Amino acid sequence: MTEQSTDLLHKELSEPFTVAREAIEHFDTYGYVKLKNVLSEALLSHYDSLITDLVFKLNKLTKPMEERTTYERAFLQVMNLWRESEEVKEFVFSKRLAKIATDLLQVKGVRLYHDQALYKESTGGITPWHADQFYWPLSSPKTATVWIPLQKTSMEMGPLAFAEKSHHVEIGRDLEISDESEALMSEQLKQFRLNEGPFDLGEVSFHAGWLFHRAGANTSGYPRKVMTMIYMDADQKITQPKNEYQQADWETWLSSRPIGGATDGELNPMLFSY
Ligand SMILES: O=C(O)CCC(=O)C(=O)O
Repeated sequence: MTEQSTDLLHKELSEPFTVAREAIEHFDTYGYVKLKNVLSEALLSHYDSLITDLVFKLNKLTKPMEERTTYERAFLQVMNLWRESEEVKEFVFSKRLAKIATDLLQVKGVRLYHDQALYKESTGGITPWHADQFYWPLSSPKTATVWIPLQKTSMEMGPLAFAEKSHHVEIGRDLEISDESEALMSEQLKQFRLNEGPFDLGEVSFHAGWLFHRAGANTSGYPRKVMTMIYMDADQKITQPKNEYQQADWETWLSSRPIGGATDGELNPMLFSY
């Protein structure tokens, strides 16, 4: 890659994306939004190879599919890649993406909670219904995850699916990702409309921390490669962990910073602010 083309990618990562009023309203009302043409093919292809190399270098889940739990069959999960590579850090710290999160959450700025690559292998299973904020010891629902497929994602690959408006109701908020969450929430979520469409190349989604989402199994024969970043309102406070997962998250992603205090440790950089 020439210096000139690297410069172009850096420019794209920082260039503002105009978030339409309808997109903000959609996120507010339905708890997610899908946006097309956010990232170019050239940019996705460049970071795909860097992220994929890191996933295979750092992945520790090597047991055969038939010996795995439902969670383990869902994807290879590698977190905080920004700490492993200066180049991947440029992607994770993208101002273009962090500004979209800031606009959708209607806040003054956002910090990074953590990033994670989620690779659904070519024979990977379903991602059960769940809401992410069950795992996070954070004071407000002002959180959003950007889900970035690194390839065009057909229905056979298991694109992310959303139960529209499910972030407005307090059901299933004590469920970890499991067969139980899939069974219980498949029943409960019948009252909500689902958005389960494919993703074009360059299309990304943002979903709120309390929105229920899932993904189908990958039956395509190809890996479904996805990079995600979790953003939080820069004014979030840390709350007392309510379960063992929140305790682990507090220690791992929030550096065990004081309960009741700001999420401003060195692992949680400010990625965009007005
Ligand atoms: O990629 C998946 O299958 C699930 C993604 C997810 O649950 C998330 O990004 O919050």
